[in-house]
Amino acid sequence: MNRMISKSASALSRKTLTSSFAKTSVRSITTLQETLAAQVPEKQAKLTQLKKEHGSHVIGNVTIDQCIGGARSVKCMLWETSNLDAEEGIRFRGLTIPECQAVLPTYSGKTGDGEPLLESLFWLLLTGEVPTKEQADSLTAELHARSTLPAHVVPLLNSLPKQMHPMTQLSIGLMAAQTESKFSKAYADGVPKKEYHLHALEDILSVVAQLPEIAATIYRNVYFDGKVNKDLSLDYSGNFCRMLGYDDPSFDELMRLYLCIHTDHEGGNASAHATHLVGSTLSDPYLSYSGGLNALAGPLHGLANQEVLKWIQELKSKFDAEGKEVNAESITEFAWETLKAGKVIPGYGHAVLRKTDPRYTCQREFALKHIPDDPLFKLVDTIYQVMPGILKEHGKVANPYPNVDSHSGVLLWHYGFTQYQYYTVLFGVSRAVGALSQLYWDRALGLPLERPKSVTPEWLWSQVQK
Ligand code: CMX
Repeated sequence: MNRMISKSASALSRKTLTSSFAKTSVRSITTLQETLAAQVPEKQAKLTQLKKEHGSHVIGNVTIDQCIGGARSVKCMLWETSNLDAEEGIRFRGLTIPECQAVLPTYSGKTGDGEPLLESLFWLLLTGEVPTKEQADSLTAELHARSTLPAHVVPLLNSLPKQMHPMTQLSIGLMAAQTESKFSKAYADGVPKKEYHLHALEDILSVVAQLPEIAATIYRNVYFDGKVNKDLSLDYSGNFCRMLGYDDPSFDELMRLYLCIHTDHEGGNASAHATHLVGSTLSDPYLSYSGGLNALAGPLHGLANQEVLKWIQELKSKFDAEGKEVNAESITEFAWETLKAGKVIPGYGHAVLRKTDPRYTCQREFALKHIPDDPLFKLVDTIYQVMPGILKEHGKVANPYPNVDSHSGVLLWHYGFTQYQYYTVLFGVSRAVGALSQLYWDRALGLPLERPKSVTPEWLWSQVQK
């Protein structure tokens, strides 16, 4: 572990990096920092070539619909870490979720036996390479070593009102930890632009390392005794489960799956985009990801997972009170009541996807394997049978199929994690890994301030009246 930490510190200068390469032969693994250092010059050169030789090549047009309609499908953002296909769903560095499950190192060490380690997906997202188990373990050690929070953070969290939404608390907690930002200090010290990514990586690893304790402190404060117990002999997800107060290997596996599948969903989604946008001003990774968390806290985005559970609970209590069975027929009735009231069915629809979200499918498969007889799972499955038909008949929704948020709460609920107001915090811990992996490349590739052009309604009218 110590060797890993000293490697990370040495990543801060080119000179020491060169000397660290010289020592690689006497060590058994190539570190994350060394892997990235080897990739950066080639990626920079390729991007420079693309700009120089093809900078004026047209890749799309923008319609008035897109301009006033949330920029759907406008191609104007570079994203290294993942890509979302409307039909197929997400690929992390080219790998689908089942492919990740087949090749990424797991807790047991036997690939394909259990869910991937979050650390192995973090490595993949950052580097584009599948790590060995040793490399994933070295990242676990590095994250554990960076997990200590600045002394003022837990007292600050303890002082927050319990009724404050957990996502607000998460954002405050991360903002408070920003006092330790290496990136903002390096910038103030005047380091050259070509070294920004080295300092950004320091913060990125620390943010990912520190988020679980901030999140667990919030959970334990709001719902329990405020006590958080770490177990650093475990992986990132297992330790997070212990801090939350859960000690069940099956729940650890669920958390590994949960944290992996929520990491990244290409760049256009609100949390990833907000992180990228704030980071483009050279705000440090703590501040950038706080921006991402605030976007994730909206009900059309990450908050939908709590809304799904709320919707199901409302449905159940209504029909229990009326002495009616909860079945396909009563679900259909409740869905139409929701739609006729002008509300959305949470967990259904997507801005890009046009098929069932593979993140939904893999959670369904987890449920079929681990909790097939769970009554709430059966209910969600029945909703899945009827809802696409209802939404098609409703006629407005571009995608009548379930998204990731439709299933996650049900799995958590099974393990006694019933505090659904908190669910988006788990999403927030995970999304850091994707959004911040990209933020590393934003700085390594020297991407500029993001500043699209806005137009006035008068200008739009002038275009059509010409
Ligand atoms: N229930 C009812 N109406 C829906 C709907 C749903 N699940 N999904 C979309 N619609 C409506 C929209 O509100 C819109 O109505 P208006 O024309 O009156 O504004 C119309 O259908 C067309 O919308 P769309 O093109 O299908 O969807 P958008 O790209 O505009 O929005 C999303 C995408 C996810 C915000 C939307 O489907 C939605 O609100 N879903 C429910 C909330 C949800 O599950 N969010 C989580 C998404 C995943 C995530 O980010 O975590």
